Amino acid sequence: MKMTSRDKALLYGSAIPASEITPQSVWRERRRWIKGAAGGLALLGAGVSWAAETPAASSGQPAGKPDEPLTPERLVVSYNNYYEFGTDKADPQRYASQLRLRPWTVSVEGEVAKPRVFELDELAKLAAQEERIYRLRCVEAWSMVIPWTGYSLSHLLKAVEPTADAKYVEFVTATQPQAMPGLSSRILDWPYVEALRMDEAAHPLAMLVFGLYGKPLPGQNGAPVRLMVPWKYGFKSGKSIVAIRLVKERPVTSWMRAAPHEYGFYANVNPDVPHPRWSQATERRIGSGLFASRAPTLPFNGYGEQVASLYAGMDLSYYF
Ligand SMILES: Nc1nc2c(c(=O)[nH]1)N[C@H]1C(S)=C(S)[C@@H](COP(=O)(O)O)O[C@H]1N2
Ligand SMILES: [Mo]
Repeated sequence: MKMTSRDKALLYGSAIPASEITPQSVWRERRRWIKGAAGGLALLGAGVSWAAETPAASSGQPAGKPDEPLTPERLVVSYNNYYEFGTDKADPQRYASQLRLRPWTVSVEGEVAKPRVFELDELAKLAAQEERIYRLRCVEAWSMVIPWTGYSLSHLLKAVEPTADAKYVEFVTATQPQAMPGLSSRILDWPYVEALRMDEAAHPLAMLVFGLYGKPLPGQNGAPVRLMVPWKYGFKSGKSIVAIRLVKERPVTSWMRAAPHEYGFYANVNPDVPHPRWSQATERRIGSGLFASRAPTLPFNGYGEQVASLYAGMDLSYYF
């Protein structure tokens, strides 16, 4: 999929009629079609239980799901941060088809009673997958609203039985030098590593993602499996995960190592704590067009009701 001039206009803001932005009702209709089309479309061949087929009550969709139209799919897959492929927003789509996706294993290790190396298919089937609409808010002050498919990371954590010493969870992502031209740049320490506190990782909103828009994840969005932590800046959601380590000590993540005064461990979306070089008070909604004003950024990206209690008593401008 190449970006058309209309796509660029949607991204960078020009006069696109609102009617051209896929409204949720159209998306729902399309999903119904995809569902009916064939069992062959089941994600990764796994038994996927779609949110559309199950009553809303059983879905993990949190209250306060974004009251915004979905970001058009073609922008979601063509405007990406995936520095292993390069720092230009178009680089990931340009190179990601070179990513070797099979065989793919994810090693879950460290402070666990049952360490295990999962084949991708096993991992995809570990829990029922469902669709959840979450806003991704990048630290660069833009956002997208995306239908993700996957399940709560907590299911995986439970399966490996964390020990009492498991205080943090570290996510290690793929390095494939033949496929990833960005690895030759020293912008970050590779592999790209992210981490969460154990209770954050176990929160039902933290999602292990295998697909978006009802399809397997495109390479540029983190195929074949990534994290989505909706209340944190996008960089906490590592793509193309190869190992998950439960550890005692707080890991130093790639972004903290690169610029510790700019990127803290927590990285909760917080309009009151500016990035040292720009404000975080508002955001540009990708695809909203020229006349859309910047939207105010919400504490915890709008998921405060669900997650604020994780940080009770913490000074969030110190623990940024
Ligand atoms: N491995 C890896 N994961 C990554 C990144 C990256 O450079 N490498 N970028 C992060 C950043 S900064 C953002 S905003 C999101 C972007 O996800 P998206 O391209 O699917 O919107 O991925 C995150 N995960
Ligand atoms: Mo980001």
